[in-house]
Amino acid sequence: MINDLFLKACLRQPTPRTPVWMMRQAGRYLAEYRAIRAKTDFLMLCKTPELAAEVTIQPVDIVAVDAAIIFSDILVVPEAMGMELIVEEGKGGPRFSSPVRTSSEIAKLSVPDPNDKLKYVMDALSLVRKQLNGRVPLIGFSGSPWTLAAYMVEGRGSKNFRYIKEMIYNDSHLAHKLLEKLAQSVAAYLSAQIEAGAQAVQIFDTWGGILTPDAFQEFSLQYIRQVVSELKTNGAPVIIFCKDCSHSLEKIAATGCQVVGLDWTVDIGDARTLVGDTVALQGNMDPTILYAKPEQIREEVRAILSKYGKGPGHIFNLGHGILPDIPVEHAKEFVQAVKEESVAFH
Ligand code: 1CP
Repeated sequence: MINDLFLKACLRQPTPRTPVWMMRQAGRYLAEYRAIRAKTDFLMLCKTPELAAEVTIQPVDIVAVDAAIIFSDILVVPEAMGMELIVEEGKGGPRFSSPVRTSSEIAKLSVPDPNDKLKYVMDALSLVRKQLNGRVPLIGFSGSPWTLAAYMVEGRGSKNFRYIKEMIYNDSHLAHKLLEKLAQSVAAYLSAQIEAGAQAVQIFDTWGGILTPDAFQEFSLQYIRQVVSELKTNGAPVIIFCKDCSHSLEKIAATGCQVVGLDWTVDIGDARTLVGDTVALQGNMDPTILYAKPEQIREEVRAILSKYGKGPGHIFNLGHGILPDIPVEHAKEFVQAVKEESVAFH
């Protein structure tokens, strides 16, 4: 491995500088990604290992991040469980043709064999590992059971999450049935990703923050904990990113993961005081700061580095995914600024 800073930082081992990558780093802000997408629809891109590998490596070549994350989407898991996933150009994001809301609809969902139904992800992972040839580590990922359930019950992204909320409050037993199936599916999926070559895995709980702290425990964190405990990690670090959940940082850190991802609504210094002895921290610059001019981006990077303070255990990232209209030069400046400014903190 030529650059293993990311893996070392996940394990809170000393590094000469802070490693950096960006959530959603393969995507529309890159002209090279848009060029491939102009010729290939989104799901075809996810399901063609050669193309998925190419866009996975683009940000490593272009923006010089310290880790690659496999190009795929969280919604391929519900598809593998038996739902029809539709991604139409310019029509407001991916959706499922028939949301699952009843006991019989949920009973019909399968716990898929990832090496069968999601083999294209495993093939892409092995291919990326081969093509990266040790340049940077490769991250696999999945949605959390809760976040996947939210999309499956709503049918698509939502503002109020009316249907999944109704389900947890009216028929929590049914919600738990769905979440249990999802926890088994996600654990098997991430274990297979590690076997196929992922050197770390991240669980995205994008919608954990729509729950009250109590409901977050019951419907999200409980199942994330189950996934972590069932995972066959083979030593690969596990990163948990629950957006808008800083009310539960200590509980997230106690799931057995190695890294907690932070959104930008929490001070990373405070988070380190709370949980930094037990886990590494990943984050947490507001992604919209990348709209600002390069000097300002560097200033914000320095501020976060100094809030974290000296020593290992920090992986620099944005507090959520990079936005599609960010100038690529600003993304490059962000990565370069972390690399240069962080040396003083190690
Ligand atoms: O080309 C395009 O226009 C499609 C846009 C796109 C991309 C680039 C989607 C549709 N998914 C992706 C890739 C993707 N999705 C990655 C790639 C790896 C990377 O470079 O990081 C990852 C990690 C995801 C994960 C994902 N998909 C999440 C969790 C992370 C997050 O951003 O919160 C979620 C919530 C999704 C669902 C999804 N997929 C795509 C969209 C537009 C959405 C959001 C749907 C909605 O909420 O309405």
